[in-house]
Amino acid sequence: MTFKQPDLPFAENALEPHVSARTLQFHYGKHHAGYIKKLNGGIEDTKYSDMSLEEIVLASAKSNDDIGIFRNAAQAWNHSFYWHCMKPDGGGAASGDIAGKIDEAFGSYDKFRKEFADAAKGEFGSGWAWLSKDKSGALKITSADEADNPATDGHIPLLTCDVWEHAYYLDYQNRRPDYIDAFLDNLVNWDFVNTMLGTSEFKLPFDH
Ligand code: MN3
Repeated sequence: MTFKQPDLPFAENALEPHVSARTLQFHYGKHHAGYIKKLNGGIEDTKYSDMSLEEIVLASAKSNDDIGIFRNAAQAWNHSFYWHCMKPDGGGAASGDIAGKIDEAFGSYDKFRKEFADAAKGEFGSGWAWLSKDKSGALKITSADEADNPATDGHIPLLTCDVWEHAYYLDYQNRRPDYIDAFLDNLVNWDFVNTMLGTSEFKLPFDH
């Protein structure tokens, strides 16, 4: 199987001024495209060549020998997921079913917002902040280094924020907290988070 990069779910300039077209030209056009290209090269003629992207992420996650495949597969997945976690005029308090789940798990949207922002701001180096649901359906906020994805711990990812420098450096330079605030207050696509909340398997809900 050869993986093809899914289209962005919005125009390249649609998230301005919070994430610029120039950032997306590099982040989507070079970084994300590069992970998929390297993944396709890496899995050729291996046991991974007939697997879905999710199967590759899970099967390579615990294998030291296949760390390169895991990194490219997880980064391919994480970015395809991340684009859908954002939309123009998004962000702010949660809506739909996830709103009640957030109140139940964290006490209020404001408490959730602070915990998620702290996880994203506090991630040392390159990584991701995640909201996911565990096997019992309980919501969890975690941060993860490099390419890691909570699905490797059996969770279903619901929302992610990319905090690798390439996600924000052109727009915010070293001001990662400003990018995270813009993500939470202006970009989060709660409709997509609700779609993920309704799923019971680790799988992107679109062609990928
Ligand atoms: Mn990235």
